[in-house]
Amino acid sequence: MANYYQPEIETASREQILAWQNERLVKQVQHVWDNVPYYRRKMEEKGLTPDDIQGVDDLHKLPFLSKADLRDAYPYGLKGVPLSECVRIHSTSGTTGRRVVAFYTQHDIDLWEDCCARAIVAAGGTKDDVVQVAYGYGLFTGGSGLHGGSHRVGCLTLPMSSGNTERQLQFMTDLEATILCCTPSYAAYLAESIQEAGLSDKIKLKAGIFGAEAWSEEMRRDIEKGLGIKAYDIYGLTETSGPGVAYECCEQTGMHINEDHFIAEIIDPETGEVLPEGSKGELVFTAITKEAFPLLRYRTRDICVLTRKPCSCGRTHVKMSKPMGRSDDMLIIKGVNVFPSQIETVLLEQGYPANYQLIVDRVNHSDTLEVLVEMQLNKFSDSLADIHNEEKKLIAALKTMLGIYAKVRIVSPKSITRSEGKAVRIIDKRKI
Ligand code: DLL
Repeated sequence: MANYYQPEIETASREQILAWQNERLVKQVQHVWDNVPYYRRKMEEKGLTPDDIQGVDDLHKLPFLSKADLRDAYPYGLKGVPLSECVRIHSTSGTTGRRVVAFYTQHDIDLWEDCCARAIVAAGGTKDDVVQVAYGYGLFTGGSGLHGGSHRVGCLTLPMSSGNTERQLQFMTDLEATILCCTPSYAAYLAESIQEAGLSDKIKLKAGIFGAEAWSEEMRRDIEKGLGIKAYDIYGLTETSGPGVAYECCEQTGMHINEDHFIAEIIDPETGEVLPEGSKGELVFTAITKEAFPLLRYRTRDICVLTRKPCSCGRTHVKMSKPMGRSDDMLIIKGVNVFPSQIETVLLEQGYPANYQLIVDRVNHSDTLEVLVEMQLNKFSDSLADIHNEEKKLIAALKTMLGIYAKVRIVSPKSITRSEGKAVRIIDKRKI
């Protein structure tokens, strides 16, 4: 058994996990009160002092933090230790407003890398593995996080970063990589490139650890088939360190949240009310061991469900479902809520690739949705009538899934830009 499977933690009883959480939460609230004036003010506004928080049962009393707070407090306002204690920053890839900058002490980095190591072990990784890290390195957390986790497990780590697909394939084949870490959209692109280059029989991959963006079960099946691997999901966000907050085990039915470091809640995104287990809502995290960026009740905007059903892998930590999209990714088209992941499901079910683009516009005061998808070679036809028929089939399937009409345009193969990191699928012209 690899050294980063930590059964005493990962299979601890519910009582034990709660005991850790109670103790660490109380300590963390005091730390924040003493060192983060921005949050102390928020507590004071609610008439709270650290004494009001005696354990997890009191968590609901604490104020939320949101991305808007992070932007308000930019850059140093939520930092919990002096700069001299910080050893690194990472930052979000956000395209609007101010970037979010997260700080790390060495201890924070150590714990984060432990979490990523757990994810690698859960995907079957041992020190005999060759891990190709094709997430971006730099301000993005994906590369550094999985890199650190891979080191901890003792794997041979290939710090590829994203992009340069030809070089990725060369190292993957020459060094016989066994575990691939990248975004699911880049994994799909790599699978496509491997097939085109006729390299399938030179690939030694057994597993992939894919996250940082929403991906459907259908996309998982496509990637697993294309690369001949088992594909595991991994979740996290810059604000909570990065990848490794939650990760999948062999059961592949949701991701175990590292509850010794994070307390997860599901809330109603409209009212902020805490919802019971099994409800779908917005995921909120309280980091109970982080020093430099100790966020309490941080609203992720990711919509998912938590479950404590026993898992066949033996791990006891609560599981989160795949995020069903971010509340801010959700499109409202003609008053109907549409998640890109629903469209992806339909396209893949109909035998199309996960490479698609959504163009949303407003014409004569009415919203329009157009879905661009690439022609598949096995469906290729010179007859315009055949293509129209295919488009009609997709329109009908999308109508059933979404309840609204979406125009479909089948475009030439390879005409939609491939993604090497997080895919950009939505062009919302209403916002331009
Ligand atoms: O994406 C951290 C990460 C890197 C996670 C590598 C997994 C692997 P951010 O750039 O701050 O951090 O983006 C965080 O990405 O709130 C989700 O909306 C989305 N996200 C992350 N993982 C998943 C996933 C990294 N497995 C935001 N499924 C989060 C769906 C995901 N969405």
